[in-house]
Amino acid sequence: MNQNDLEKQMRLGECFHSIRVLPHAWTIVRVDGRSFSRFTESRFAKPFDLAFSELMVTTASALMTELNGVYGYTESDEISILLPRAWDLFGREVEKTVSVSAGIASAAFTEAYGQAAHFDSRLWVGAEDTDVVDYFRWRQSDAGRCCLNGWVYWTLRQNGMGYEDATKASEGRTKAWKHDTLMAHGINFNDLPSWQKRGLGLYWGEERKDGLNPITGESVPTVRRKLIVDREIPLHDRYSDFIAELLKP
Ligand SMILES: Nc1nc2c(ncn2[C@@H]2O[C@H](COP(=O)(O)OP(=O)(O)OP(=O)(O)O)[C@@H](O)[C@H]2O)c(=O)[nH]1
Ligand SMILES: [Mg+2]
Repeated sequence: MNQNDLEKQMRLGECFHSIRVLPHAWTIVRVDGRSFSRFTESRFAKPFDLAFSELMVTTASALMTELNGVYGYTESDEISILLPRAWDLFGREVEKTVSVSAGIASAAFTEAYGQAAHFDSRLWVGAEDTDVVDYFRWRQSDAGRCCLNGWVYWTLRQNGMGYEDATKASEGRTKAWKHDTLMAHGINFNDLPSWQKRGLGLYWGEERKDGLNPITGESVPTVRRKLIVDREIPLHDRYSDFIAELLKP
């Protein structure tokens, strides 16, 4: 087989590489820590550790910068990055976007923490602005559910229950039962930090600074893009309104 034929033949084996996200579709990259239940077990406080959350923010910041994200959202061990509607990174290739984003997240977390950690990655695609609003409402509601379940589980464990009993104890229980159980142990769910219950957001704002004109030596006001980390994101319909506002052209 000559070199050209071999090249053509071998490229056929890379068939997944040509799959692209449809033009104009909204795209969200979601990375998730691999086996983080085990990874976090002996390294971070349960159910929530601010130091872990800060590592996730560092990782989300790297993704926002490298992928030119519009909005970032993180809860637990996952990060969602909304790309601009017209993104053209890597020609919108799925394989490349998924693999590079997992690489960025793994490298940023590992560099910040000093021990190797891995992330997987997937793409979510939506046609309408309302789909994007629904997506973030979905992740936010997941954060709320996991936060309540996590606090109940670890409160029972820290009060002497074993793994199986603590898991069974809250199976099929109502939200009210879970709130009451926490209250009985002196924890008012409503008073827990917002970032634990709702997750947190990252978006671009502006920062005004005085720069120096290198020719005249004069001070000139400059405006720079700055990543804002919001640990007190709005809830329910106010969150929908916030996301909808971000999507406006
Ligand atoms: N200790 C501690 N654990 C956390 C914190 N935030 C998230 N986690 C853990 O991260 C894990 C995330 O769960 P999953 O992503 O479903 O599970 P996983 O083990 O990462 O499995 P895969 O994602 O399928 O690889 C949960 O077990 C959480 O308890 C934290 O602040 N402290
Ligand atoms: Mg995970």
